[in-house]
Amino acid sequence: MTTERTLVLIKPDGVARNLTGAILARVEAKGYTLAELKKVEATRELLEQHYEEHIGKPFYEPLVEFMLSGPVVAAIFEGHRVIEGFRSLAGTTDPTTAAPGTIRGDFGRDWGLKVQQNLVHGSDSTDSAEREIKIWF
Ligand code: DAT
Ligand code: MG
Repeated sequence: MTTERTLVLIKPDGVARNLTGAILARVEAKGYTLAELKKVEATRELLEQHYEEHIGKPFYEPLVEFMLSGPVVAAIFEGHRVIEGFRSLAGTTDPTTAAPGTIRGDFGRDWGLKVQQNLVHGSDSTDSAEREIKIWF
Protein backbone atom coordinates (compact mmCIF):
# COMPACT_ATOMS: atom_id res chain seq x y z
CA MET A 1 0.00 0.00 0.00
CA THR A 2 1.37 3.38 -0.96
CA THR A 3 0.93 6.34 1.33
CA GLU A 4 0.15 9.68 -0.23
CA ARG A 5 0.31 13.20 1.18
CA THR A 6 -1.97 16.13 0.48
CA LEU A 7 -2.05 19.79 1.42
CA VAL A 8 -5.25 20.86 3.13
CA LEU A 9 -5.99 24.52 3.82
CA ILE A 10 -8.78 25.77 6.04
CA LYS A 11 -9.48 29.06 4.30
CA PRO A 12 -10.14 32.36 6.17
CA ASP A 13 -13.92 31.76 6.24
CA GLY A 14 -13.48 28.38 7.94
CA VAL A 15 -11.04 29.77 10.51
CA ALA A 16 -13.18 32.87 11.21
CA ARG A 17 -16.30 30.74 11.69
CA ASN A 18 -14.47 28.48 14.21
CA LEU A 19 -14.87 25.45 11.96
CA THR A 20 -11.20 24.39 11.99
CA GLY A 21 -11.71 21.63 14.55
CA ALA A 22 -14.91 20.35 12.96
CA ILE A 23 -13.27 20.16 9.53
CA LEU A 24 -10.06 18.50 10.77
CA ALA A 25 -12.15 16.01 12.78
CA ARG A 26 -13.93 14.86 9.61
CA VAL A 27 -10.62 14.22 7.87
CA GLU A 28 -9.25 12.30 10.84
CA ALA A 29 -12.50 10.34 11.20
CA LYS A 30 -12.12 9.17 7.61
CA GLY A 31 -8.84 7.57 8.72
CA TYR A 32 -6.25 10.03 7.45
CA THR A 33 -3.29 10.98 9.62
CA LEU A 34 -2.42 14.56 10.47
CA ALA A 35 1.31 14.99 9.79
CA GLU A 36 1.76 18.79 10.10
CA LEU A 37 -0.46 21.66 11.21
CA LYS A 38 0.00 25.42 11.49
CA LYS A 39 -1.84 28.74 11.39
CA VAL A 40 -0.48 31.06 8.72
CA GLU A 41 -1.02 34.64 7.57
CA ALA A 42 -0.61 34.16 3.83
CA THR A 43 1.18 36.74 1.70
CA ARG A 44 0.43 37.79 -1.86
CA GLU A 45 3.72 36.18 -3.00
CA LEU A 46 2.84 32.85 -1.38
CA LEU A 47 -0.65 32.89 -2.89
CA GLU A 48 0.71 33.77 -6.32
CA GLN A 49 2.73 30.54 -6.20
CA HIS A 50 -0.08 28.48 -4.70
CA TYR A 51 -2.69 29.65 -7.23
CA GLU A 52 -0.28 29.94 -10.19
CA GLU A 53 -2.62 27.93 -12.47
CA HIS A 54 -5.40 30.50 -11.93
CA ILE A 55 -3.42 33.71 -12.64
CA GLY A 56 -5.33 35.78 -15.20
CA LYS A 57 -8.73 34.17 -14.58
CA PRO A 58 -11.56 36.54 -13.61
CA PHE A 59 -11.81 35.11 -10.09
CA TYR A 60 -8.06 35.27 -9.38
CA GLU A 61 -7.90 38.73 -7.74
CA PRO A 62 -11.01 38.25 -5.54
CA LEU A 63 -9.65 34.83 -4.56
CA VAL A 64 -6.28 36.27 -3.48
CA GLU A 65 -7.96 39.17 -1.62
CA PHE A 66 -10.15 36.68 0.21
CA MET A 67 -7.19 34.46 1.11
CA LEU A 68 -5.45 37.57 2.54
CA SER A 69 -8.50 38.56 4.60
CA GLY A 70 -7.57 36.48 7.65
CA PRO A 71 -5.46 33.60 8.90
CA VAL A 72 -5.42 30.23 7.17
CA VAL A 73 -4.77 26.85 8.79
CA ALA A 74 -2.44 24.66 6.73
CA ALA A 75 -2.22 20.91 7.25
CA ILE A 76 -0.53 17.92 5.69
CA PHE A 77 -2.62 14.76 5.80
CA GLU A 78 -1.29 11.33 4.93
CA GLY A 79 -3.00 8.13 3.89
CA HIS A 80 -3.88 5.76 1.08
CA ARG A 81 -5.44 7.81 -1.78
CA VAL A 82 -5.76 10.82 0.54
CA ILE A 83 -5.69 13.33 -2.36
CA GLU A 84 -8.83 11.91 -3.96
CA GLY A 85 -10.30 11.07 -0.57
CA PHE A 86 -9.99 14.58 0.80
CA ARG A 87 -11.47 16.14 -2.35
CA SER A 88 -14.40 13.79 -1.98
CA LEU A 89 -14.85 14.87 1.66
CA ALA A 90 -14.60 18.54 0.61
CA GLY A 91 -17.24 18.37 -2.12
CA THR A 92 -17.42 20.28 -5.36
CA THR A 93 -16.05 23.83 -5.66
CA ASP A 94 -19.31 25.77 -5.33
CA PRO A 95 -20.72 25.38 -1.79
CA THR A 96 -24.26 26.15 -2.93
CA THR A 97 -24.42 22.96 -4.97
CA ALA A 98 -21.85 20.79 -3.15
CA ALA A 99 -23.49 17.57 -1.98
CA PRO A 100 -24.87 17.39 1.56
CA GLY A 101 -22.50 15.32 3.69
CA THR A 102 -19.45 17.09 2.30
CA ILE A 103 -17.56 19.89 4.09
CA ARG A 104 -18.59 22.50 1.51
CA GLY A 105 -22.12 21.08 1.26
CA ASP A 106 -22.73 21.05 5.01
CA PHE A 107 -20.88 24.18 6.16
CA GLY A 108 -20.74 26.34 3.03
CA ARG A 109 -23.00 29.36 3.02
CA ASP A 110 -24.05 31.38 0.02
CA TRP A 111 -22.60 34.85 0.62
CA GLY A 112 -23.81 36.16 -2.73
CA LEU A 113 -22.01 34.10 -5.36
CA LYS A 114 -18.60 34.30 -3.71
CA VAL A 115 -17.49 30.84 -4.76
CA GLN A 116 -14.02 31.42 -3.31
CA GLN A 117 -15.51 31.30 0.20
CA ASN A 118 -15.67 27.54 0.14
CA LEU A 119 -13.89 26.73 3.41
CA VAL A 120 -11.13 24.41 2.26
CA HIS A 121 -8.46 23.70 -0.31
CA GLY A 122 -7.16 20.25 -1.18
CA SER A 123 -4.41 19.39 -3.66
CA ASP A 124 -5.65 17.78 -6.87
CA SER A 125 -2.72 15.48 -7.83
CA THR A 126 0.48 14.03 -6.39
CA ASP A 127 2.52 16.61 -8.31
CA SER A 128 0.48 19.56 -7.03
CA ALA A 129 0.50 18.14 -3.49
CA GLU A 130 4.31 18.04 -3.40
CA ARG A 131 4.54 21.49 -5.04
CA GLU A 132 2.01 23.03 -2.60
CA ILE A 133 3.52 21.40 0.51
CA LYS A 134 6.87 23.05 -0.36
CA ILE A 135 5.12 26.42 -0.61
CA TRP A 136 3.32 26.24 2.74
CA PHE A 137 5.77 24.18 4.87
P1 DAT B 1 -11.01 23.67 -6.11
O1 DAT B 1 -10.71 24.51 -4.90
O2 DAT B 1 -12.33 22.95 -5.95
O3 DAT B 1 -9.87 22.77 -6.51
P2 DAT B 1 -10.23 25.36 -8.36
O4 DAT B 1 -8.84 24.86 -8.16
O5 DAT B 1 -10.83 25.26 -9.72
O6 DAT B 1 -11.24 24.68 -7.33
O7 DAT B 1 -10.30 26.91 -7.97
C1 DAT B 1 -9.56 27.40 -6.86
C2 DAT B 1 -10.46 28.29 -6.03
O8 DAT B 1 -10.84 29.43 -6.82
C3 DAT B 1 -11.79 27.64 -5.63
O9 DAT B 1 -11.68 26.92 -4.43
C4 DAT B 1 -12.69 28.81 -5.49
C5 DAT B 1 -12.19 29.78 -6.55
N1 DAT B 1 -12.98 29.65 -7.78
C6 DAT B 1 -12.90 28.66 -8.70
N2 DAT B 1 -13.77 28.86 -9.70
C7 DAT B 1 -14.42 30.02 -9.40
C8 DAT B 1 -15.43 30.78 -10.03
N3 DAT B 1 -15.96 30.39 -11.18
N4 DAT B 1 -15.85 31.93 -9.41
C9 DAT B 1 -15.30 32.34 -8.25
N5 DAT B 1 -14.34 31.66 -7.61
C10 DAT B 1 -13.90 30.52 -8.17
MG1 MG C 1 -7.91 23.35 -7.12
